[in-house]
Amino acid sequence: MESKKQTVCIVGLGYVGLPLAVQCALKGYEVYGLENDTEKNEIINSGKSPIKEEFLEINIPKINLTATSDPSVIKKSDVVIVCVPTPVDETFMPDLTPVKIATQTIVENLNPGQLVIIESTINPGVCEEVVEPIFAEAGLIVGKDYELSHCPERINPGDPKWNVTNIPRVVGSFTEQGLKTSVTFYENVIDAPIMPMKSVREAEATKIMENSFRDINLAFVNELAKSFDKLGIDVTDVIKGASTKPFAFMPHWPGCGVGGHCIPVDPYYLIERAKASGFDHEFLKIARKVNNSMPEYTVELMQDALNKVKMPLNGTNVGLLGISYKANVADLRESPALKIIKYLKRHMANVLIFDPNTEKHSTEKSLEELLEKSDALILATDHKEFKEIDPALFKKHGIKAIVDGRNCLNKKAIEDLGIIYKGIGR
Ligand code: SAJ
Repeated sequence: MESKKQTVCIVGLGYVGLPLAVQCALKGYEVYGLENDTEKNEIINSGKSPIKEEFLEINIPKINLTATSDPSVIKKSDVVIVCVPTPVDETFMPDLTPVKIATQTIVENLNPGQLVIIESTINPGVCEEVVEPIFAEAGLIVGKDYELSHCPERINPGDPKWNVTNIPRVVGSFTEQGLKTSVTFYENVIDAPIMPMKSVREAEATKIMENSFRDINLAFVNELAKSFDKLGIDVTDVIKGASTKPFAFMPHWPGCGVGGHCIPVDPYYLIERAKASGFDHEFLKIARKVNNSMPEYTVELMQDALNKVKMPLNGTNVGLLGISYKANVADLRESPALKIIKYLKRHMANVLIFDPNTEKHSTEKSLEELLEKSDALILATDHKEFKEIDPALFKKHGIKAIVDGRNCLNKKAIEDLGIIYKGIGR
C-alpha cells in the first residue's frame, strides 16, 4: 500500500487517536479525525493540541489533519481505525457501547474494500462476537466487502521516550489479506517492529495480558507494602534490593492506588469474558481487589498519622497533592485520588486540592495556598512539582502529618522537622 495516495480516518481523537492521526499525517497520509467533541475539533483545526503532550503540540501545527464530527469522511477513507474508549461501569462491568456505535457508524458509511482496524483495548472475542456481527447484520462479508483487524493501542501518556512513533505493535486479522494489508500499513506509519499474530483473538489477548501482567505485579507490591508496614520494613528499599538481581525481576512500586483508563480496567474485560466460557480468573480478581483497596488504606494511614498528634480526621483540613491518576498528566480516569477524597469526606475531613496539571479540578490556586490552609497532606500523584518541594515549607505552614501516597517525598527530612510521615510500605 503506497502511503502517499492513501486516506485514513481515525474514529476518536483522544489520548490514542490523536497521536495516531498526527503520525499518519506526518507519514504522508491524507487524514480525517472523526470526533464527537466539536470544541476539540475546532482546537485541532486551528492547528493547536487539546491535550498537553509535546509530540502533539509540536506536530499539529505542521500537518494537514481535518477533525470533524461528519461520519461521511469514512466513505473517503481507505483505512478506518477505531480509537474510542472501552471503559467499565461502576460495577466494573465492561462497556463496549462506544465500540458498537463506532462500528455501526462505519457500517453506515463503509467504503467497499476498506480496511477496518480496532485499536481500542478489547478482550479476546470482541472482534468475532461483537464487531463482525454488526457488519454481517448489514449483509457485509469480512474478507469480501471489508477487512477487519485488531492492533491494540500501546500509548503511555506522559512517557518522554515511548510514543506512537516508536512503540512496537502486534496485529491480528480475519484473513491473510487483511493481515498483510494491516502489517504493511503499520510498517508505513510506525518506526518499530510490527508482529503479525495468528488470529485476531491472539491480538486481543496480547494487550489484555500485558496490562493484566502490570496490574498483578502492582497488586503484589501493594500487598507487600501493607504487610511490611506491620513489620517495620521499608518495602521500597526491599524492591531496590531485589532489583539488583540482573534477571527475572521487574520492579513495580506500591502506591495509593492504580488508576488510568488501562491497567485497572482491562483485566475486567478478560474476567467477564472468561466467566462466560466457564473459567474463573480468581488471581486477576484478587489483584483487582488489592489494588482497589489502596485508596482506603491510604486514608487509614492518614487516621493513624493524625492519631499520633491527637487530631481526628473529622474537621481536619486535609490537603490533597495531586488528583490525576499518574505523574505529569491531567487525566482523572479511575484516579485513586477520587476514591481518597470520597473516603476522607466519609470521615468528615475538609478536603482541599491542588494539582498543577489541572486547575479546574483544584480547589486552591497554588501549592502555597493549599499548604497554608491544610493541617495535614496526602500526596496522591507524584507530579514533578511535588518531588521538588523543600520540606521546610511543610514546617513553615504548620503541617502536622503527611501521607506520601507515591513514596516520592524525603521521609527523613520530614521526620527530622517533627512532622509525622507515613509512606505506602515505608
Ligand atoms: N502505578 C503504581 N506503581 C507503579 C506504576 C504505576 O502504583 O509502579 C500506578 C500509577 O500511579 C497509575 C496506574 O498505576 O495510577 C497506572 O500506571 P501506568 O504507568 O501503568 O500508566 P497507564 O495507565 O498510562 O498505563 C500505560 C499503559 N499503556 C497501554 O495500556 C497501552 C500500560 O500498558 C503501560 O504498561 C504503562 O502505560 C507503562 O508501562 O507506563
